[in-house]
Amino acid sequence: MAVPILGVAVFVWAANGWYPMYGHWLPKDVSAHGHVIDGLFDFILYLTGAVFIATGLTLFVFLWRYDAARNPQPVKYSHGNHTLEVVWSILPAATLLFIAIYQMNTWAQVKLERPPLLPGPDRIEGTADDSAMVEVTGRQFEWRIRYPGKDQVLLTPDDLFTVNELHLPVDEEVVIALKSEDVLHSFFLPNLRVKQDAVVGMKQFVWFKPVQEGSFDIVCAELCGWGHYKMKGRITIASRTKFLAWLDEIDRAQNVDHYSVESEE
Ligand SMILES: [Cu+2]
Repeated sequence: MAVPILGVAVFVWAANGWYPMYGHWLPKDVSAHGHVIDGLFDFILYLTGAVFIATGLTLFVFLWRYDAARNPQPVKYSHGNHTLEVVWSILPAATLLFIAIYQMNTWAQVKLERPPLLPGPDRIEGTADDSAMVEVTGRQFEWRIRYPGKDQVLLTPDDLFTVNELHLPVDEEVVIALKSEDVLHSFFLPNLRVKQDAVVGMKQFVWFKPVQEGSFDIVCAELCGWGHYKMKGRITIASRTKFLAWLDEIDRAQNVDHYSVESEE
């Protein structure tokens, strides 16, 4: 009995962020949609938590009530109870069905409506080559990131490249095109409540809106090989001005060759 009580206590302690367990619950949410996911998470947690506590208490009551010292007469075996069987089959089934229906709203709010893509190299909106504002490719063991260059069009020769360093403007809808070069990876932004598998041969879109500036983790959430643990990056969310200044810096760094350095001197 002590173990479940301790378990529940620790979880209530951490969930409320009481001293000294501050920061051991969900990471800080800096996305516009995060509270919807956290709400669903909390709802399911409290529901299953209540069931866990109720079944734990019931078990304890039965152990205590029917222990050998209190019940000297021999045990009688029964062939079961039809009504009981029906009740404890229907109750969990109904609960699961309820969760399945209840979560559809969250899914619809977060995953169904993708913000528009940018026109691709053909410069025409709505064609198959349309792309996201940035492309992220997982590979053993890093995240390769590709931005459109000066022409504002992705997948053209002036594109900019970084590794494990994603910068995005704050308060804007962001669409990321996600790919994998080798095996299954999972693009995980804990602070933005985004997690999406990167699958070889597929291009998937991930979208969200960061609402707070700062620097946060990019993690791979799929065991993808011996160097899985190394597959971490940083996402920096800043004002559009700062974001553009950073892109400019990448552009300059990438397009310097020794000829242009010589001519500058
Ligand atoms: Cu990985």
